[in-house]
Amino acid sequence: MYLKKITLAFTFFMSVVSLAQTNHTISTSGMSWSPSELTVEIGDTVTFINTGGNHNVNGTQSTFPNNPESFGNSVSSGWTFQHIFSTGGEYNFQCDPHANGGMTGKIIVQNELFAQNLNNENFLSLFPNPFQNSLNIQNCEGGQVFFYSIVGKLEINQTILSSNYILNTEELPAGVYLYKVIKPNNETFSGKLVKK
Ligand SMILES: [Cu+2]
Repeated sequence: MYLKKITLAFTFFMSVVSLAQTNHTISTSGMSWSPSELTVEIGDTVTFINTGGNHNVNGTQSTFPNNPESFGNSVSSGWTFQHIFSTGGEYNFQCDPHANGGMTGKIIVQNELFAQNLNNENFLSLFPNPFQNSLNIQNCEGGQVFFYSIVGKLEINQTILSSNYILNTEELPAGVYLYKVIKPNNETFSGKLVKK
């Protein structure tokens, strides 16, 4: 029994580590972006790297009004720029000096579906994502929910008391969290959620 617990803890630790490392890279390649199109999950980090020359990343809503949120930096050489995408949707971006020459790109941020099991009897849902002061956990009565910060610190450990449970998340700082839900039958679910 004790050994089983250690094994479970270790397995979870490994999954936390792999989830925490979801980082994508887009580099300048001459006068274009490589890759110029990228699909990520909500909460992922994209690192833009200027490999040479004067460029910038402009994903602002003033240039692209349909972007769910703004990101970008100013024109210079030798930079690395990181952005965490915490809102799902489609984002366009460009390098301002070279946009006319085609130095444009697109990032699609997928809002993960939280039901990780297609069998309706096992359906589990956590919403909304991003969340603010509360999170709904449905169809997991009697289970256990864990929240880990991106550096692996346990922030929440609670029993899910009803089939339409509302988890109070007021005390959590804004950021990306890794959740783990263990159902009473020991089925486990894990993924990423963002607090705004
Ligand atoms: Cu450029």
